[in-house]
Amino acid sequence: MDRIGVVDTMFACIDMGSIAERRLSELEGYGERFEVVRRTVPGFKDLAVAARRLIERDGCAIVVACGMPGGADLDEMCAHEASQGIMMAQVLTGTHILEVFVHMREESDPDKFATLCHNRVADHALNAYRMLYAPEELRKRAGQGIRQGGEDVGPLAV
Ligand code: RDL
Ligand code: RDL
Ligand code: RDL
Repeated sequence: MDRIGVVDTMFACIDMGSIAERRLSELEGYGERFEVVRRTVPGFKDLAVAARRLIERDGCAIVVACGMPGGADLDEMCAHEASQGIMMAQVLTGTHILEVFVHMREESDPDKFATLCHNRVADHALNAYRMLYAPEELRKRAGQGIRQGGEDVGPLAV
């Protein structure tokens, strides 16, 4: 059976990994064609190695890496570093690791933040699935200004 990896953090204030797991469990082939392997690490700087291990040791074909940068400038700087680590892990393994970061700065209202987080994680979980099993679904959306979590920007009228 194929494996899709999900890794999230204790630092996040929302259980992002469970949102990803739930979304994946709704998709065709769950439990038959693919299963989900879940890990949790302390914070987003620990995601890159966890994702690499999910790929190299646990045989995951793609990984969804969920993190929540805190609201301070320091956290935003750390987010950039964590992101570079995740990119390095993608290049080293030659395998996609979808980075799902939801920055605490993006939305100050707690309810709206929770909705944004839920939607971004679910959207990237679906993206991971489509990258493996339905790449034509991505192709259909090329150049369409697609976003995860918020409103799509849409294509530029030319
Ligand atoms: O390796 C142990 C920690 O350094 C690591 O878990 C960090 O990712 C923790 N962390 C910070 O140290 C920090 O300054 C996190 C954040 N900010 C953050 O904004 N979000 C995190 N972790 O997930
Ligand atoms: O791995 C999943 C996503 O993290 C990845 O697709 C990012 O490239 C998506 N993305 C951002 O997260 C972002 O903050 C993009 C932009 N900004 C951007 O400006 N342009 C993009 N992607 O193509
Ligand atoms: O224009 C508002 C947002 O789209 C913009 O700020 C994005 O950069 C927000 N964003 C992130 O900050 C991020 O870390 C997005 C992603 N990741 C992402 O994966 N997908 C998005 N936005 O659509």
